[in-house]
Amino acid sequence: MSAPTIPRTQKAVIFYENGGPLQYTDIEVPKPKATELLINVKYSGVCHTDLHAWKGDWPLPTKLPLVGGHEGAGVVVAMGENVRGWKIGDLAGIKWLNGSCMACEYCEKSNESNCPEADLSGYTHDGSFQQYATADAVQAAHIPAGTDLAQVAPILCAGITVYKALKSANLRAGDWVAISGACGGLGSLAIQYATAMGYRVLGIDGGEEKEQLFRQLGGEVFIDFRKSKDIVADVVKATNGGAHGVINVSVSEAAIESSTEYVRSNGTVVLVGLPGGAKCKSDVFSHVVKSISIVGSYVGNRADTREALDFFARGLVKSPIQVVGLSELPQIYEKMEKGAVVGRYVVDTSM
Ligand code: 8ID
Ligand code: ZN
Ligand code: ZN
Repeated sequence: MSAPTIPRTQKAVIFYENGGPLQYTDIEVPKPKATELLINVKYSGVCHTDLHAWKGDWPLPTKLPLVGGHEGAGVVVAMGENVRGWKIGDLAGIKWLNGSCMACEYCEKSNESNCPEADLSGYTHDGSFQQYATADAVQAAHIPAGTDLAQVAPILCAGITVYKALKSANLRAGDWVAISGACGGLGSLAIQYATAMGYRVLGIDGGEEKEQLFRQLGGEVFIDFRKSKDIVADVVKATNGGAHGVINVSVSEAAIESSTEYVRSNGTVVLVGLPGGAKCKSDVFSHVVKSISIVGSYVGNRADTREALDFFARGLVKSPIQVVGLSELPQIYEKMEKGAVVGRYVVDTSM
């Protein structure tokens, strides 16, 4: 393929201070380093993490000014001289983990997301809310030719994350998994990965629209946290003794705390959602007597990425998306803040 023409400037959403105006404007197209790809981003999913990054509510500072976004799907248009294994025209995905040192103990063991020097798309590295973005060639996701780029975008963070979280729950086919925050971006994919992996799915979220989506995606038992008088009792009853595993993808400290109570004896609570400043409280007596595990799960590595994309390619997982223009990002954040996003929003960078 002949080298595509790369413009000097492009459309992006950029902010100069956390919580400050989200400006849809023209900025310069970045230049890839020797080890990087330049990707023409066609679509990007909007993850709740992007909202945390804009607000600045985590203990880790973002770069400023910042272009957010870390579920970018697009086409390779240029690359640095040290890049191996890619060619112009390949489809590529921008993940949360943009790059890592590849030399530390964590990288050595393929836990690159735990690298102290991890470079994060849409956080410490300008991300996918722009038409052209750079990504480390080692970490960028290989997307098979012919893939629908809008559909695949949410797999690049939400899909990888929930797939890895489900693995971390150590479940067996037929076990109950409770997904707390079941019908947001991560949850709606978790329902499908869990089903494909052979688990029985109980979902907790709020509202009729969310319940409808839960049923469409093949979930078995839905509990509306806004209607339930006792979430713990309801989960224990529906699962005949408690969920074998819990995937916490809500942005609620209270929801996380109750998951430590409705998890079954010997079960695993997986922490994924990151409400700012939250603590996970677990009653020590029941923690010990029920012998439960509480583990954190943070995105996934390159193998998790390949495997999560493979479930998608085989049609076992579909992204329940709504596509809007990149310029509408502020309105998406408003809805997300209220917990009102059903499934995932994907932005089209051409509008
Ligand atoms: O690697 C990681 N650990 C990782 C990766 C990606 C995202 C962590 N995250 C984090 C995000 O930063 C965010 O904190 O996971 C969280 C969820 O991301 P998301 O799925 O992108 O958010 P969303 O689409 O807004 O969905 C959240 C859902 O939680 C529900 C909401 O109704 C919404 O559907 N929810 C809330 I808020 N409170 C609830 C409650 N008390 C609840 N559901 C049940 N009970
Ligand atoms: Zn994300
Ligand atoms: Zn490292």
